[in-house]
Amino acid sequence: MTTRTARIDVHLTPADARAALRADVLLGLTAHLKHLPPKYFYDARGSALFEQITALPEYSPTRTEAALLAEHVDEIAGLTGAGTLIELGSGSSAKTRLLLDALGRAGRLTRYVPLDVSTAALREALDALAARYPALALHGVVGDFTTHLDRLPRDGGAGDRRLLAFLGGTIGNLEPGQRAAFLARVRTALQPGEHLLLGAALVTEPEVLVAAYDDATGVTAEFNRNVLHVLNRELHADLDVAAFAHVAVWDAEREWIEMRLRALRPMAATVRDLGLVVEFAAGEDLRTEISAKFRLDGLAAELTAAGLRPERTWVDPLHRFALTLAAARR
Ligand code: SAH
Ligand code: AVI
Repeated sequence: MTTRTARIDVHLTPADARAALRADVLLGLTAHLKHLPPKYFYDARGSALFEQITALPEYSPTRTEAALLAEHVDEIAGLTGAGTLIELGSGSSAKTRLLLDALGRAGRLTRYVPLDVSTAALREALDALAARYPALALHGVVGDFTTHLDRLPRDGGAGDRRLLAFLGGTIGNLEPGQRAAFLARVRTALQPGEHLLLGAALVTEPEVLVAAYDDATGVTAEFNRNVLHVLNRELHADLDVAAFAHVAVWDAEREWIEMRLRALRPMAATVRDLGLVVEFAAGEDLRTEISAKFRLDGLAAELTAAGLRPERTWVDPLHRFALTLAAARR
């Protein structure tokens, strides 16, 4: 048996990734309120921990979105007429199979283009897909969806239309200003009439949200602390991972969950590659992620402001997750 290897374009080289990490860590750990971008969770271990999170009883977005996809994929495929599926922050591409199958049934699918910052997750996903979809062109992209949308493959010609999927609620991990810039870039990357399929978690009861980010078995805590392991390995830092507590807080005003790492004692850590000493007071927080939750009217307004016309929205019965199909306007 021959094994097919998928094409992978690297737009984020290891050198670029390292330069970005250095700049973000310098900025974030010297700020008055310390913070790090969430993209650094996702080395091989972080990506595997995220997959464990998706199966936790407390964490419903993945299950709920999968159920919405299972119910509506054929309608989505019909509305988009897509021959190329591009996915941003594709991770394991597990739910994507529902979309690939429906686009295949609709008869136009020729190409799948997953883009992720995590080379490990991308490779693993592509290997699994190559075995399952022998006739599909697989074209992986190692990239950052906040900076590399201008590098996405153009249409494949002969009337090929692209569907851009951004699933899982990852849009909520962008800050509001970044989100508006991101959606505007999505619009620019699409041709008029091509579609964005966006998955977004909705505002729901605070206790449900906090439990989803502070699960009983501590998997999310490990995922959160993983960013410290990444800094220790990549930048030769000596952060004492066990000396940080995992904290998840619902910010009712901004309607987002904040994940933080709280220093359990005063400490000084050295980030050798940056020649930096970082001091933490006891109880000081390092913000590692926001996960915004949306309201349907706000989401539609943000899409419209970016030049994307919401065509259909599907919501689960508990009103916890929304899938929106939006078309690029002329
Ligand atoms: N879409 C999948 C995975 C969500 S986890 C799902 O719905 O289950 C978020 C994914 O986005 C991870 O695979 C992570 O590596 C990727 N990611 C996070 N920030 C990114 C960025 N700035 N650019 C590209 N990928 C990013
Ligand atoms: C990837 N992203 C949508 C997840 C979220 O829910 O914000 C990441 C995550 N963080 C903690 N648990 C899961």
